[in-house]
Amino acid sequence: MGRFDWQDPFALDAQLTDEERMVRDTAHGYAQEKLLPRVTSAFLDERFDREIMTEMGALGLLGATIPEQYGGAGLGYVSYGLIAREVEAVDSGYRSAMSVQSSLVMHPIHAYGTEEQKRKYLPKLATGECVGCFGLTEPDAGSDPGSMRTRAEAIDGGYRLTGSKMWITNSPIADIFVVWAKSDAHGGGIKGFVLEKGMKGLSAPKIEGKLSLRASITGEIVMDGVEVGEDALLPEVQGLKGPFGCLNRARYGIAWGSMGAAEACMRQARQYTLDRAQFGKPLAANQLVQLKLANMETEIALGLQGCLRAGRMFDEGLLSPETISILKRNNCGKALDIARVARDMHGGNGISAEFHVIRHAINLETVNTYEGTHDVHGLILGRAITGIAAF
Ligand code: TGC
Ligand code: FAD
Repeated sequence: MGRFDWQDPFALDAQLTDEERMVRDTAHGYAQEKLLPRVTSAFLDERFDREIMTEMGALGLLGATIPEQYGGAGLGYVSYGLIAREVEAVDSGYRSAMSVQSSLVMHPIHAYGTEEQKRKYLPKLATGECVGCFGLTEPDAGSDPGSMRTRAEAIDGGYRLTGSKMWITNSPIADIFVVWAKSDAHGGGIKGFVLEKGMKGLSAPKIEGKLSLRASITGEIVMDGVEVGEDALLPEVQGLKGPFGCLNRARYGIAWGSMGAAEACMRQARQYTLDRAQFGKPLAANQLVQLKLANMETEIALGLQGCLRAGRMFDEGLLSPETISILKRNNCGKALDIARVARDMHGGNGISAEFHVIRHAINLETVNTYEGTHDVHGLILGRAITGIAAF
């Protein structure tokens, strides 16, 4: 029989390639040495440090799966997931910045863009010289993006975009905006457009007062008759499958990332309950406390092993959107539960920023909501199981 390692019960490490381990170690070192020391003040001050993008870019953490000819790292999806896990072990907001740039901005330009668009945008996004954002959600179209109101009207030589997007990660600091609109010239079908900061009629006001994901910057995108040329259109896709193709990748990454946050909470709760004594013995010597740790251990181990399997399927072209829904829904929901329980296990200290657990719990409220809410992924699965759409 093997020896049990509570930190790696399914020997996940042994299932990785040397390259994947190297990527994981690079991301781990960066996250612990550079991100962890500044996260508390960033969260308290509601501040995203822009230089994080260039730091991540320098290490090859942006656009990890994009081919090297466009500045990406040319890695597989397991490596991408391992990066998300390490970054989110520090803060879900930092993983958000990485996910949006990689899956929601670089991926659509790479998958749906022209050669000129790829050459123009991808290298600068890979280094973090440019920050990108992804505009799908609108004030009146969240879970149901098909009801979006943003319109692209055909004009001489291009398009005029009018509408607004809501809850957009990174929009106030973005240089490049991938936005989705219903296009008159395409029979009202949904098309993607690449807009650039400074275009007339384009603005991205910051959303103030978030109590979750405070180390990530979020805003609106307002398009007040933004006129663009034909070269702004992403020509290779039409319909909701365009944005959903991006979401498949980001949701998969979030499944890994949320487990990273859960692991961080569990490690913190384990150490805290070993160190703190009440009633003459460590908290960790109580059955109730051990049961909580055992539940966390079980969910994290199963969740990560599911992610690894999904990553291998992704690289083989076998991963379905519904399998991604299983993992996004399960792992975000479980991570949120774990963070809340870890917070409770810290007693009063659990509400202090110093112990990190409440910050993770508050962040995971967003993670459980964005990229398709917990219930919407349940409905996606319900439809796949029964053949009946119940949205
Ligand atoms: P439905 O009829 O299901 O599909 C319409 C078309 O899209 C295709 N499709 C997909 N293609 C690829 N991957 C997927 N996952 C796909 N899901 C659907 C589908 O085949 C169809 O294609 P076609 O060619 O037949 O037209 O569409 P519906 O309107 O009924 O959709 C319902 C539902 C609930 C599945 C969908 O709207 C949904 O997933 N809603 C959730 C919205 C969401 O996830 N928004 C995320 C916004 S971005 C974000 O949150 C970023 S946060 C990032 C960060 O900071 O980390
Ligand atoms: P709604 O769709 O109004 O849902 C409200 C509630 O109703 C939820 O509980 C939901 O599960 C439930 N519900 C909805 N429909 C049904 C149904 N048919 N049956 C049962 N229950 C239902 N979007 C982007 O495009 N780009 C981004 O970069 C981005 N970043 C974000 C960052 C943050 C911090 C946040 C909070 C959100 C971000 N989003 C982004 C938006 C996010 O994807 C949406 O908030 C999410 O999809 C939910 O949409 P909604 O907020 O409109 O909620």
